[in-house]
Amino acid sequence: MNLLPLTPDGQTPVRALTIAGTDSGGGAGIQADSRTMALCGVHACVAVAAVTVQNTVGVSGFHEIPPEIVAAQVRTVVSDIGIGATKTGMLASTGIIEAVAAVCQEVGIGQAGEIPLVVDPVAASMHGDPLLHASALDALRDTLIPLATVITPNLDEVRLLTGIEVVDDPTARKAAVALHALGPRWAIVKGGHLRTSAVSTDLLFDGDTFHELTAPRIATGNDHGGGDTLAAAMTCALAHGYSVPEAFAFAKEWTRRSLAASYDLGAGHGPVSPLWRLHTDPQGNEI
Ligand code: PXL
Repeated sequence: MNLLPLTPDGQTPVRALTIAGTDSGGGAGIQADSRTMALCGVHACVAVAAVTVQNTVGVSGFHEIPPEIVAAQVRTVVSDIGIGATKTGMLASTGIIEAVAAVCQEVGIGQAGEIPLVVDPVAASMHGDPLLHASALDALRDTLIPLATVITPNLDEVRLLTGIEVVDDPTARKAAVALHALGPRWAIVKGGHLRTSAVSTDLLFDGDTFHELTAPRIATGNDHGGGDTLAAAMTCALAHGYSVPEAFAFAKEWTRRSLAASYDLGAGHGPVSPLWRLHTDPQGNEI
């Protein structure tokens, strides 16, 4: 894999924005996004939507940032710093989702504007703890997903959004069509959580053609932040001008290597780690 080009020291790199929740345990959410963005050579701007109280065992609570403050973070960053691509993660509530959708339209983020938008429709932590009020699903479906350049749900989120239980290739295709009908430019059905398979197959659909990517599954319980890392790496590649299929291929390999570099932490699930990037040349070879 060729890694994204690094900007020489002292020059301004490409910028990306994540609108998401913080993870006090440092594994997922904004912490995972910023880490991957930094190691992709991209300057990470952050709009905090919620503060979670969590460690490796679970999420014991969260505090929501007022919707107008979330939107104001986005507006103030885009107007000054200039953003190549944006990602959303945990948005917690209907009010925050609606405010984010409105500000995205205002500042040109998403399909109607110039700035690609990756919507990772985060609903729950890997421990099963809720990160989105159940009543906010409609807002996600009706206001934010239609703006997305690409959506990246995991299989639980696919079920919540479409009612379809993905168990094999035909149901994955059916789900991709149903997700695409919600309005994103591209829908991705990630097969990573289909643990009955020895490989991890992901499906990309643009309303016309299916693209399938398959890679060997990496068996690890330390996969906290894996979905965030994938969506963040994709956001970086889109900020560099990659197409969605190219950005996804880059992000899948980035995430595979980050899963392979994951480590034990605390008593629960350790984080995926993009720190392998510190030991590689720009072609991704060990140095
Ligand atoms: O991995 C999804 C995710 C996103 N954002 C935050 C999280 C998690 C999972 O725990 O805590 C803040």
